Amino acid sequence: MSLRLLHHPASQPCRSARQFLIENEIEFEDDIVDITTNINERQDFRDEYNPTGQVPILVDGDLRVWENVAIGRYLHEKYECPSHWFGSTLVQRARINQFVQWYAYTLRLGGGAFHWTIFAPMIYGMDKDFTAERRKGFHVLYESMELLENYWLKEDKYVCGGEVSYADLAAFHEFVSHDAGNIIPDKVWAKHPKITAWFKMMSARPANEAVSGWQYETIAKVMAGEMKVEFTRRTAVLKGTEAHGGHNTGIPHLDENQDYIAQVES
Ligand SMILES: N[C@@H](CCC(=O)N[C@@H](CS)C(=O)NCC(=O)O)C(=O)O
Repeated sequence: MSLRLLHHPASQPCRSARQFLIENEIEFEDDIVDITTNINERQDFRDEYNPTGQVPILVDGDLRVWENVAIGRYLHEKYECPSHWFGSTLVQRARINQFVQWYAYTLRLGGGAFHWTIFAPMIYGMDKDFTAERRKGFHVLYESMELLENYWLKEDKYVCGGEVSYADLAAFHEFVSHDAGNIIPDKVWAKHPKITAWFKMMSARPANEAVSGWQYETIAKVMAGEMKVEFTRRTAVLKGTEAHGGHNTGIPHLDENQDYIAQVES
C-alpha cells in the first residue's frame, strides 16, 4: 500500500514534509485536506487521523504519523535517506534535534504574523481587529530571526552546519509564507543578511517550485484583491498563535469560549 500525505499547500509544516518526500524521491499519494473548511475540525477526522485535527499527517497502512518533524524522521529511517537530513554524527544530530525543538515554539509560532495578517480576516471577517494577534506573531518572529541570524547561521551556510538538513526545510517554509505575504518589511530583511542569503539558496532548490508554487500564486491573487479564500471554519488555522485561548481545543479568536479554563478546572 502506498504512502499518503494528508496536507495543504498553504501549510508551512506540510510543505516541509512534502519537500522531504520529493527530495528523497519517495513515492507517495497527495491527499489535500481543505483546511479552509471545517473538515479537520470534525470529530470523525480527528478519530481517524489526528486528535489535534492538524495536517500534515502521513498515512502508512494503519500507522498515522503527525507532526512534520516526526514525519521526516520516520521517512528518513524507513527509507534510509542520506544521513545529512537528520545528522551523520552525534554532534550534528544533537544540533538538528535542538533546532527542530527550538523552531517549534519560535519560528513556527512566528507564523502568526502571516496568518493573522492574510488569512484571519477571511476567516473571521474583514471588520475584526487582529492587532493583538499580529503583534504577538511579529514579536515571536523577530526574536526568532535574531537568533537565526546571530546564532544558527552565524558560522555556517545551513542552519545546522555545512549541509542541508530537515531543520532547513522546517525553517524555510515559515519564510516562504512570510515572503509570499510580504510580511517581513525590506528593512528587516536587510538587517538579516545571513537569513536573506540562506533563504535565496533554499528557494533555489529544485523541489521548491512544486512545493511552494501554490502559496506564492494564491497569496499574490489574494493580496491583489483578485481572489478571496472562502473559509467556512471557525478555529485558528495556526493554533497556539491566538492572543486568547488555547491550542488543541482550537478556541476561536473571539473569546467565545472564555469559560474553557473554568470548565476544565471545575
Ligand atoms: N506542530 C504541527 C503543526 C501543524 C499545523 O500547524 N498545521 C496547521 C496548518 S499550518 C493545521 O493543520 N491547521 C488546521 C487546524 O488546526 O485545524 C507540525 O509541525 O506538524
